[in-house]
Amino acid sequence: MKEFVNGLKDYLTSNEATTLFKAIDHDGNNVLTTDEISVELATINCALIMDMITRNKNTSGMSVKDLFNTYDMDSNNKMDVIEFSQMIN
Ligand SMILES: [Ca+2]
Ligand SMILES: [Ca+2]
Repeated sequence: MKEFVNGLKDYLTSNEATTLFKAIDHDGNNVLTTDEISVELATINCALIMDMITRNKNTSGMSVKDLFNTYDMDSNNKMDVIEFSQMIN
């Protein structure tokens, strides 16, 4: 399990934000909504990723919505790939 998490870390830090973004962007419209993120959190992989995001940024205790609002730079309630990259890098 630890190796798996470390692998994920490499994956995230190797600037694969776009790949991850597309995996979460369920309807393929190139923006993420809190609904999409919440749905994908039901899968183990994304839960781990979100856990890493919150841990790396010392934001444990923040809800997905809090995180979303923090990184939704233009406050349009949608997260584009640039905003998403900022969140995971
Ligand atoms: Ca979408
Ligand atoms: Ca936005």
